[in-house]
Amino acid sequence: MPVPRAAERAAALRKQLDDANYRYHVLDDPQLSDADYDALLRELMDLEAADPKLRTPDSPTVRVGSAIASGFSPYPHGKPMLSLGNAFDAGELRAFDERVRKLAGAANVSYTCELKIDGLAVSLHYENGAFVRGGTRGDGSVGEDVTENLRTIRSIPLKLRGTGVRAIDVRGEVYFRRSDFDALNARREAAGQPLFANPRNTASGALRQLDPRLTAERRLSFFAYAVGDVDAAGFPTTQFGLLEFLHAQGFATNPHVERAATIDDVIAFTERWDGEREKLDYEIDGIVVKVDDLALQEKLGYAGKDPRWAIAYKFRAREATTRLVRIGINVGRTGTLNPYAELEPVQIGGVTVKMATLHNEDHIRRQDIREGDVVVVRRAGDVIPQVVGPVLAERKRKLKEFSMPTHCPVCGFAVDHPEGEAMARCTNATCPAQRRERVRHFASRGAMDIEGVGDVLAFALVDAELVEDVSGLYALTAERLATLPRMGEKTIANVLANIAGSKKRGLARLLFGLGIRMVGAQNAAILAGDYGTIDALMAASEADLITSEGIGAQIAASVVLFFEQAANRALIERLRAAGVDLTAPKRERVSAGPLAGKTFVLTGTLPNLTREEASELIVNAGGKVISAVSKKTNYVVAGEEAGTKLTKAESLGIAVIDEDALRELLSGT
Ligand code: 0OX
Repeated sequence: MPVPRAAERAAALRKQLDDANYRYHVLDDPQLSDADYDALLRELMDLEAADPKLRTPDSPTVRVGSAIASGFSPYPHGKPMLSLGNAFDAGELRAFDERVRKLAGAANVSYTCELKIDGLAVSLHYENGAFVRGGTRGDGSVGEDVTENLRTIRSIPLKLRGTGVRAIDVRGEVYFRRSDFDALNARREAAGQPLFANPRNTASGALRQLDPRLTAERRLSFFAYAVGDVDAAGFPTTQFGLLEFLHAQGFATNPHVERAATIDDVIAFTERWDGEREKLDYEIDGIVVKVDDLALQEKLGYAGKDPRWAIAYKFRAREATTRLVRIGINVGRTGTLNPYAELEPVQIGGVTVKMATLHNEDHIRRQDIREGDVVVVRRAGDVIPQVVGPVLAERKRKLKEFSMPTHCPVCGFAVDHPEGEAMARCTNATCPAQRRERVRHFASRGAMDIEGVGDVLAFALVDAELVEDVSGLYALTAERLATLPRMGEKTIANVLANIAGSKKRGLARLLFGLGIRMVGAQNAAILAGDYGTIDALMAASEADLITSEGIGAQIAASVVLFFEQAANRALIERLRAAGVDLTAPKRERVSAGPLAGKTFVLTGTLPNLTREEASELIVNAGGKVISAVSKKTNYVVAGEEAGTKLTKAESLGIAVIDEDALRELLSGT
């Protein structure tokens, strides 16, 4: 076979690479492996390097990024880039539909429902089939020219596939796939660089890099959904047809678009996707509803910047950005130093968030979170809101790196941070912070469940020195309680009755309530069931303990250490003297019971049971509760606002049950 001349070979390579890109990013049907693609791309780059005359503006080699810019020039839009009015519930969608039908003078109007991609809107200009420039949305009339960065996005065609288009502005969303975002963070972690907090902000930062090679590395994606000025033959007449047209021209369009004949169908679509959005490989923040008929769109026109023919139905937010005012340290019941964030108040999904957890020192360091940063805060379900990470692009001035205090902020004792452990701890066992937290935890719902003794009263009791340790609760009298502010007779009587009632909770809850390191509700229930009395448990050696289901060497050592301390033994004696039940129904060692051998994962909020209560019931029935869903999980018990565990269970085909079904299993029916 004759060796093809360089120009012909380059043209053939370009065609092959362009097709491969199209198959991969637009048709979602790759036929060339990544390695083969890279080899062909390398060959083309070598040819172009040897003879720069071979370069073309639409060569796939431009996607790796070229010249560094010194700034972005303004990008004036022909037709303005519109914004969208919002709807937050079905009622607002119906009101939208009524307005549309009234203005249209029609009994019924059909719509196109599109997923609302959470990215950045851009406009791409094509002339005679070639991509010539593109810009960000900006204020809708003028954005920034980010042409070279847009060229690196492989789902943006460098030339159109169909004929007949003389000029067109294509609008759509630049976004990050979760998988590409995670891969980017994994590379950064390996390189010791701070991790990015969320795909949207990172996509925005990536598109505004002055060095297009950096944009190329980040691997952004694009979905087309609208057009501005168009000069083309055979243009469609509906929004649905427009998406098909764009797809035929070589653009990636979102596959989950649907036509809705009525607003009821629109509402059904929004409800379905609110539940399924976690399954997507990209984030969506709502549904965009558009009048399908383009002529009717034209007729309806705009009200200000918002089209009258479209609306965005917004899902309840899970994330927001706000300023991190201060990093505080709360000392927990086991002496752990728990960093938390004081935030400028921000609304997330209808709740004002002022505080969020920062998890631990490692999280703060890895994400490089600093006081004064604008941070991403996430609130999902009933879990404590958390600071995901800083928005680095917003860090306009030098901020001090965070360092953990070397001394306990409550008692001033030295802090110990053992190698390999997540949490730093106060080394003072009598630290007042531990006392407060221990009393609060002991009384909490999952432990001894003493109604009326919440955070406020627990702290007040310790601070007023009415209670020194948890046994002190049982020595309280009406007279002593009356010395606290806002304690009326009735409240006092209630509190005392509830404290007395808690004596009967049994060993499992007591063990959990004692706050022994690594003994959570589940381990407490296992140990209580296996030993039956606190005396038997206190007499157990590490070797005995590890024979219990799920009790490893570390947990066993922690239990032994706890009961070795004279102060802790004395505490148990005080509880015994107060009449607290230190026994549990003894369980058969070989897990018997209706749930024997079954593994459960809990997710979301159950209507009547706390997580601890549900775990206890399952363990007592011979079942096991683990935290992560895997193929070995038998049931996922899901409540309100269940998260990714539910999605994972569904994808693995694991049975998902609710609280009622769990109760049925427990009763053995
Ligand atoms: C999106 C999205 C955004 C065009 C005319 C009104 C708004 N984020 O996915 N915008 C639009 O439409 C524009 N459609 C979308 N799908």
